[in-house]
Amino acid sequence: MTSNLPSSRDSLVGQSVPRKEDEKLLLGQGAFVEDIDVPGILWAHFVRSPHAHARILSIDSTAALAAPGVLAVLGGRDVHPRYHTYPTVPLAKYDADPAPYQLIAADKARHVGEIVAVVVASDRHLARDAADLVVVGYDILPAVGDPEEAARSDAPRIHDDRPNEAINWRQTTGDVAQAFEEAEVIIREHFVNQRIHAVPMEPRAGIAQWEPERDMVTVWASTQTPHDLKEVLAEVLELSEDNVRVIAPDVGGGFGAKAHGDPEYVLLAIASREVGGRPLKWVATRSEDFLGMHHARGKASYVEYAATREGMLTGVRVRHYADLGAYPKGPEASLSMTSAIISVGTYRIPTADIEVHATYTNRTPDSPYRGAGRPEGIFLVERAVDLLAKEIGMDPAEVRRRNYIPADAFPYKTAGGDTFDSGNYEATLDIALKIADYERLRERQATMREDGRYLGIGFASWAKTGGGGPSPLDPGSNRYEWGRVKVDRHGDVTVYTGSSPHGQGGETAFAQIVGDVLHSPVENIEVLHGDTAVVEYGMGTYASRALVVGGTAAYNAAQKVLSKMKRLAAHTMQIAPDDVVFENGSFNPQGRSEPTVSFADAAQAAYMVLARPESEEYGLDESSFYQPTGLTYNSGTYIAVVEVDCDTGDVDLQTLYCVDDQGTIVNPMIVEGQIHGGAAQGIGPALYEHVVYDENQQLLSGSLMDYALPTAENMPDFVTEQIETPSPLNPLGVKGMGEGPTTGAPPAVVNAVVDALEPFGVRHIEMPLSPERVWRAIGAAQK
Ligand code: SMO
Repeated sequence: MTSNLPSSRDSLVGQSVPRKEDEKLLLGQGAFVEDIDVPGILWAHFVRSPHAHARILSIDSTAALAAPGVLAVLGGRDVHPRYHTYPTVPLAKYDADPAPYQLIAADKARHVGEIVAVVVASDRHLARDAADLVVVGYDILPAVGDPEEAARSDAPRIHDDRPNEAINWRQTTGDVAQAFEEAEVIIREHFVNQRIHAVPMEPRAGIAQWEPERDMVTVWASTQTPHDLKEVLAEVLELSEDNVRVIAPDVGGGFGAKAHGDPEYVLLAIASREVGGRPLKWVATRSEDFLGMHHARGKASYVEYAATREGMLTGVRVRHYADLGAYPKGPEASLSMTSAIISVGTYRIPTADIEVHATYTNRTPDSPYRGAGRPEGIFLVERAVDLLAKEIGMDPAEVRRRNYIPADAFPYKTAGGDTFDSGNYEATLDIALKIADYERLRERQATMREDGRYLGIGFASWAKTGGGGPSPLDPGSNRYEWGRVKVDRHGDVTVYTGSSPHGQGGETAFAQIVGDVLHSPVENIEVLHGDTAVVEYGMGTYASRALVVGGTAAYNAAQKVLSKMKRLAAHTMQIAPDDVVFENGSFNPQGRSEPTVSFADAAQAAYMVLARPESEEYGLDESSFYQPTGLTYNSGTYIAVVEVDCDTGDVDLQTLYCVDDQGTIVNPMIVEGQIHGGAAQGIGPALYEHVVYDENQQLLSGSLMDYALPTAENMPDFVTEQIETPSPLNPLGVKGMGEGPTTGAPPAVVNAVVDALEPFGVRHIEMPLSPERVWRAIGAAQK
């Protein structure tokens, strides 16, 4: 399975090793930002705009400053002239000039929840109370929220010096016009991937402590990307990067929503400096995160798929309207493109015309969430394939089978521009049909319909980028990861990784990989991450990249350590390094069993003058940067089974059959958990979740009382199977997999509901498929 890993002992890779990180967390001994106490700590509270679009005329902080315990109130005009601007996302390759991201609103607030002032007080409640005493004078402006409306020339202008349309990008492949001219069937539809919110269990939280005497700042943050935040802080505060330390302690989930250096953390650092270096803390409330933590998806798309009556797809036209929110945050602007280009799915569609309009709106910035653009694109093609199947009277599984990129065609460059590294889509379909007992399901469906009960069966085949490295649209991007492996005098191993796991089980998976190289038990391997003073370099954990990019860097560093140990053992045995074999944790001369050097003796030799050849440096400590050459693509086929209550519109999602291909599986138990969690976060938007704004762009779904986050009782039975088609792009063969299930679940579930309602003639229902929407769709179709 993993031919690159030593096989002379039982491999740790492939085993469900219990998670090293769990004991502490289960015993309540984890330390999240809120648990961390620093002597003399103050609290910050952010005053946020109640208006979606308003000029800020004045800020009067007199009353707030006179309130008990208050030390400072900072507004945009206190911050902006004195600090460097917040870094903007590079979009030049799309001919776009992104609007500057505001750290804190200065002249204008552009969405409800935008920060307009920071209050610092001696405790959190006094800070909260004083925030109500900050008097902000607003001149309210008309607001716009729909991306298509925002693109019109008469829409309110969100950034005074530029049009609302941030990106207008088009890419064509092949003769699309001819494909559509010759098409026997054209599927046309308008699909919405509604705005949703990640809702990690732990809201955002931070502590900043400025040390004036050293001109140094330490920030604890609930983040996926401590090194990225360090760079942002260094840039805005105009400090050398070595004068900034960021610590991501235990982090309670991120899902993309904690993948960026949010302005709150920078403002905490600035406020700590303003109060003379006293530490201060902020912990977001859930509602504050609904307003201030970025949302996701937010795309509406016009699609046309050209096909033959035999079900062969020949062309795609996609016109994508992406809602960026008020500012281009993180990579979302480029996700508008990556989501559109993957709308060819897992199929050999030869031609594509892809057009992207990404616009600013008066809403919270929209940025990645688990799946990062690909769920939107896959949703388009997987819904269209089902509409095609219906149109030509062919089984939806058969239409997919006819169009798949064949297993022997990889690497395969799609008409969208992705280069899929490896896969076997037909194999995932075959297994899914088998485990779902597809023929019997169809029989059950027919029998139940006779009794007036509506069972639905929905497919989705998907591919999802993993291993966040240089993307097809951005081949030169710098997306490395760094790893370091140190073996001490006693043979104990420490791994340092720039990946920053926050729930994924990375400490365990990385220990398995390094343990296989060094034949060390996972108990002897410590995995350190998340503190920029401990781990020198890193990019962080997002884009299903930790195992692929970080795991490979750690693997390469471990290989360097192993070769040095071989050289040291060779010196001890007085033989050539090439004649040393590493077996069962000790170094042996090739072809003989004696003499041998134990792992601990080889480790010790690295730290002793006389045991080392002169050419070797002291110590056993190697590091490695790994820059991937391309993206890996995990894939799969899912089948959802639902029963719809046509009187109430209620959808009972009974079973989700998940057949995944994530390349080499390191820890099957963790993979199973990722499939359940990932699919749950795809089922949520399919059936329940929706960020809703009113016509004034006031957020209506700003708490868990209003935002329908599913719970365990809404989950189906998950039946999972995996195939392993290793990625040829890295020595481990891994592909990353945390986001694939989130990509596969929504179209499978929606296809199942529409399939259930076939007797009524329902063609499509927009997500989320709430009982009201389903009930109305049945009524409308019957008319
Ligand atoms: S949505 Mo992710 O953390 O790339």
